[in-house]
Amino acid sequence: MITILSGGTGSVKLVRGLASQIQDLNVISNVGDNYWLYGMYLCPDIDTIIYGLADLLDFERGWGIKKDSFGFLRQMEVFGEETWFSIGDRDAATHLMRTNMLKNGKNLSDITKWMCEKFAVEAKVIPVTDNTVETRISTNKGELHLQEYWVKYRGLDEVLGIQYIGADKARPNPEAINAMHDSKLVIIAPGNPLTSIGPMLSIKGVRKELSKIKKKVVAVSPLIGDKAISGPAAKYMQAAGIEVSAYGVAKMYSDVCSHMIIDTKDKALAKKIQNLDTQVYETKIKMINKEGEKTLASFILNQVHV
Ligand code: FO1
Repeated sequence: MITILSGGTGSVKLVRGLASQIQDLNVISNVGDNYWLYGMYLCPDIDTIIYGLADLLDFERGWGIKKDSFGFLRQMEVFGEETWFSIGDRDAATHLMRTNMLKNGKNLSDITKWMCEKFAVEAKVIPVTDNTVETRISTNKGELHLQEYWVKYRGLDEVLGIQYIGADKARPNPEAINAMHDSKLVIIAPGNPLTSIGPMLSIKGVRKELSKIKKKVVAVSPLIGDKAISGPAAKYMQAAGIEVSAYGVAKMYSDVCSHMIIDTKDKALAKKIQNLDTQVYETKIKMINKEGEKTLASFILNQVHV
């Protein structure tokens, strides 16, 4: 059994690579970017993983369902609603079903299980918590929800701080804790360390469990040089005063992992990372197609000995 802690767009390729090779895969998903819109509860990272595994994800955008139509959104525009968040028609059905099930008293874990069944996804997708943890970005405009900062205002404002609201009270999902405990290898996906992985690690019980089992935890760097492979990780790291490099990421994770995969282009950082008591593996970490997803997944499964 293998477990991966995953965000959305930056993580899903590795999740797919692993799923193509192992049967017993648990994917613990971030919930920090979940968002209420038009009375619907959106869980972008959970949906990205499910769509990715169901081969429905629009890989060019990195979110939503490929070839989806946008009639619902156009009609919301006619009604005078803001339409900065592009919800496709089929995607809207996912949000609507989830919201109705929440209103009928189901929790996010059970709803996610049901979704996986409906999309014929065999991996177990486990929300890191059933409680609310919300990633908020402090800017000169005030404190914004991550989706407002990144999508509505296009990530242009200076980042003054990042908060995980609710993390102090959130209970880790017992299924997530058991999955990590029982797995022979736990992988931290190459997601954004502050907005995809950070919200999960901000839940005390999750960080505590990972630090207990850190000998079998491997992280994959989301950066090559000082650039994120995708998304705004570099901007958030800089704002948080963290060195924008694979070393900076290794330092953030040094209490929860003891193995790290970095890109061959970053081999000069290996010694510094090893000094954090972290074993370093170098390979090409950018996954440009399905072959690339499989290659990185096999590298991890075959080369990382815990
Ligand atoms: N990201 C965008 O940049 N623009 C969008 O309009 C947008 C819509 C969207 C709809 C459903 C969904 O699941 C994700 C969506 N995303 C969109 C991605 C999302 O904002 C973030 O990239 C993730 O939350 C970060 O993992």
